[in-house]
Amino acid sequence: MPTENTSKTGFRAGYVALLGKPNVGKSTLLNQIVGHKVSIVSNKPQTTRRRVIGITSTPDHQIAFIDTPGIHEPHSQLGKAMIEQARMSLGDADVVVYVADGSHHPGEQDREVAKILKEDLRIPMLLCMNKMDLLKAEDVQRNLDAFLTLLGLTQDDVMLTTATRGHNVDKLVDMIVSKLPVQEALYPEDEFTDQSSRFLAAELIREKILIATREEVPHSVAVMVDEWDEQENLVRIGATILVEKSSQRAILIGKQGSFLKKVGTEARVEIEELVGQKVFLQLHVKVSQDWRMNPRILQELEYSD
Ligand SMILES: Nc1nc2c(ncn2[C@@H]2O[C@H](COP(=O)(O)OP(=O)(O)O)[C@@H](O)[C@H]2O)c(=O)[nH]1
Ligand SMILES: [Mg+2]
Repeated sequence: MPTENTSKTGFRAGYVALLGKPNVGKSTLLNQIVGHKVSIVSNKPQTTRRRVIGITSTPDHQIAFIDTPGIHEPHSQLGKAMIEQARMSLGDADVVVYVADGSHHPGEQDREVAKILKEDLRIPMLLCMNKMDLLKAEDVQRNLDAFLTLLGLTQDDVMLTTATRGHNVDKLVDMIVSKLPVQEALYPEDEFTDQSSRFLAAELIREKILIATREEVPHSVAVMVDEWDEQENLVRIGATILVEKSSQRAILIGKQGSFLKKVGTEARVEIEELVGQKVFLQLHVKVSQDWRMNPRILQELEYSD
């Protein structure tokens, strides 16, 4: 039952699942809306490896976004855990926002995701056509029509955005709010994520590695924070970077440790922002041949339950 206060003000709150192919800008959109980096971003597939909740609160609404790994064919134990999390987020959601790369026509992957979404039609769905900065004006309508048809939506259910510049993101939020149930807030108003500082720190380190590496390296990297010591005016953090081959270890360390030093500095700056304190960050690189297939390690990395 809504309290007297909520029914008077019409406060709306709920869970919103961000779904779509990898690399369309789901995490970028989430960070823009929440105003903090709660989900890391890179142009490498599988950047987001597990479900992340990002929360935005105003005097009249609260949205808890569920950012998911993109839905795609699983090739490993990690891939399977990722898809499972995307499917689960549908069960919790009050609204689904399907994020598409609006600069492309829908592809095979979009058709597959649409099929999964249509299994659960009880939830209101909106389409966010992102990356509009990459699209010529004359191609907008054609791509838009294709996505609307695929998802069974109308022109009233869509917003065109450029998440990297925050363009139209506020309008998308207004559309989402109008679909949320009138109810009290789900989280304290100053909370912006369900992730621990430890996990966010590990993710920020992984983001810097993803951005700086190529080919098979990004998929092979995992980061584990194994020391977190809050001292008077300093947080001492130790983290282990797992890779699958010794050649990858050599890449991550770099000439005289230069690569590791660069990644460490970039990550430290953002971790300091996150914890609001000076950080001493120590990184180690370790070869673990098959961590992606190892359920115990996946659990330790908090990628699976
Ligand atoms: N040009 C352009 N690039 C974008 C936009 N939104 C996100 N990106 C980029 O697309 C890549 C994937 O973004 P990310 O948020 O990690 O996608 P996700 O896999 O769907 O979460 C990153 O390099 C982003 O900087 C956009 O609106 N325009
Ligand atoms: Mg992502």
